Amino acid sequence: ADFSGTWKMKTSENFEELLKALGVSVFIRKIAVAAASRPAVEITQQGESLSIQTSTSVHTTHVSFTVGQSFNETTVDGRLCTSTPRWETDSKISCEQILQKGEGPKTAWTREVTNDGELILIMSAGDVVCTRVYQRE
Ligand code: R12
Repeated sequence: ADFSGTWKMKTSENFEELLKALGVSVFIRKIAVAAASRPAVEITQQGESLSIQTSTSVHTTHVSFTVGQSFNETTVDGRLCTSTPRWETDSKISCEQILQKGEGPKTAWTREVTNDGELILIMSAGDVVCTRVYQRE
């Protein structure tokens, strides 16, 4: 599947609950939730290699990885982790995260491009699941 494009978020469920499960304070949570309601997501893909830049007014992340190879990234609350992305189907990448230091709920994400051309990001922390749906701009 082709994940490339500039994506605009359409819906988001449980983002604040996810941050709460990760132990993010209510003060930071409110700021993060407001900022994350209007992200700019830019993905470039060449074969198995993806580069994903997620920008908000308060926080921007940029990850580059090859599916099948572990890489360093940060959890959504900013903790350094080792991530292992793999193809779950030919249009869905599933990624487990292992914290490099300390303890916390188990985190993971999946990104899938659907038949109707939407991008679905699922992030989980313990048993809390956040679902965000994007459309190409
Ligand atoms: C914390 C500090 C900040 C944030 C948190 C903890 C904010 C994080 C934001 C994340 C946005 C994620 C998106 C994901 C996506 C937009 C705003 C949580 C700034 O300690 O859609 O892919 C300092």
